Amino acid sequence: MIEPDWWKKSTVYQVYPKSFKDTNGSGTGDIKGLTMKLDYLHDLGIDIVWLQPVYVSPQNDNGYDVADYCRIDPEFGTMEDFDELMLELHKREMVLMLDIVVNHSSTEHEWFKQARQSKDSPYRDYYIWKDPAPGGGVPNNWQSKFGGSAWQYDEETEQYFLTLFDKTQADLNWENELVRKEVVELLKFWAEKGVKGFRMDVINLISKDLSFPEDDGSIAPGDGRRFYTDGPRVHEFIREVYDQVWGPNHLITVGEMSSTTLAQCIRYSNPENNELSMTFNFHHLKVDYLNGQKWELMPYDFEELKRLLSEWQVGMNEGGGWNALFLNNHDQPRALSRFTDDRKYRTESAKLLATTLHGLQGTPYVYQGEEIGMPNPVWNNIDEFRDIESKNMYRILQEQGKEPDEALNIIRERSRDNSRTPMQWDTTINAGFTTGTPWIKVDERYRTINVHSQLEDADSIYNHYKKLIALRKELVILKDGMYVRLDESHPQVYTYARINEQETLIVMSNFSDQEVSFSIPDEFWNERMNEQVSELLISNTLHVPELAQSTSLSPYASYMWIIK
Ligand code: TEU
Repeated sequence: MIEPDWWKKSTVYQVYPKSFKDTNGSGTGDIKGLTMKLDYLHDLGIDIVWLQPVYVSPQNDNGYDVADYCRIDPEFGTMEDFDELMLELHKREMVLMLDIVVNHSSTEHEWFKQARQSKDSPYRDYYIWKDPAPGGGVPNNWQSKFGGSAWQYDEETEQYFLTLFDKTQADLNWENELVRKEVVELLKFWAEKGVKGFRMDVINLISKDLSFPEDDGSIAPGDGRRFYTDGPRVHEFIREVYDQVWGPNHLITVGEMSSTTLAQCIRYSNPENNELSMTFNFHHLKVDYLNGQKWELMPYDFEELKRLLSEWQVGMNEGGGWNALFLNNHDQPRALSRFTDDRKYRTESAKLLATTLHGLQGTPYVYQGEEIGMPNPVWNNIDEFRDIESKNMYRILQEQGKEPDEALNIIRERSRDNSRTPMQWDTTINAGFTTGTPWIKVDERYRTINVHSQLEDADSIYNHYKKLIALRKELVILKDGMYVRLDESHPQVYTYARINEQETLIVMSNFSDQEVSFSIPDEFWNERMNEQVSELLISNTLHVPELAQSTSLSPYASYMWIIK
């Protein structure tokens, strides 16, 4: 970590603490559980651990509804537990990236409790309040991302307050410099405790169009998002925080960018702008949204997936931005089930997705369970779900006319709970996650899909990730190589190259259960590869074909070669 951009050769491991490891039998994970598992993460080759919210919270949105930004929720442990975690990370030369949720706070936060007491409260303008529309009712037609109106009525002061997410998540008013000062102070609090990185939750939503116009849907879906996404002062606000906290302390940051653009993410993450180190965007994880709608199913569009990954690789490189690379997180179904075969070809598929992602330019993120090939769980009924978004949508889908079973099938495919079931450590009860009653079901396949069964297996998915993480530290071409897509809309194969003056790296993957062949375009083959010697870096099949201009690929085969 001595190079200024050391994190460009690192891999981040995302920990959803509620489901990672429980050490006190409460049924939910805790900070001590993460500390207990640091050797596991260190052995995997992880440098940076992203810890999702463990602050005081009513848990309506599993901690993304923060009621005190500087106190640990007893459900997850104590500040002493946190300090012990920091010490143990330091011993292993690992760093902590903390999740910060400051587009909104919980309505249980003291700021909001004060604000709602009176229009004259000094905290009133910490939030966004509007009078009812002239004819009564909500101020405009903006919709919550969890369904329903984005406005909640407060009887006490006869005004509405804005909630872009759950009705108990009140949007903070970043136009108020006192709010911006509060954010700077809470970031400094954690930085002084040794935190070296921050993941900024929906940070591109913090600047709203202050006219709060009705959305007529003429340009984009009529839910208002264009009036608060990448808003008028967002870069100014982020830069202000950089100048006061992240820059002076040389901290790494990743911005979660909801519904953003490539141009914006270049601007957010180009180091010349002193804003963020890197950005998450979600366009590649909407290729199975029919008409762009999350709750309308369709088979995923493979060509669109490849096109988007390529567009962002080339665009961010040309613009000097930096991608946070991911296919999984706590808000998404498991990619293994979504894009490949999580049954007959589960192991090949998990390794294929890993090789495809980790060969790209950017900083890869591994979401807990991804490294052992955890698929979407088997859901039996709606009562097994916990996510507020899923529960709301199960009701809304039926209000829209879907039969219960049809609505349940849609929830099964799209629910964020698909990635929130407990980490599967071993074959003991509850997969070794808890000795208590787990807060959410453990997937029944934990007896065959678990950490313990893979650690010593050289051919396991876990050890495939371990190799990829090591390669990123070793090969400069994985950090700096220019991306070139080599398959022109091949129906099953995704092939790309990373090139620099000295070397060529090839990643070739068959995203199908068919035996296929792939030919590297003549001009590329002749210019860069003909008569060169290739070295296999990693594969997911026992038999590995020689790299030739035309290569035969077995079902879900995936290879990475280097040509020097
Ligand atoms: O996610 C924001 C976000 O864009 C997704 O939640 C998405 O909008 C949602 O899944 C609807 O499709 C961040 C956190 O990652 C998420 O867990 C929180 O629920 C949300 O913000 C509110 O803090």
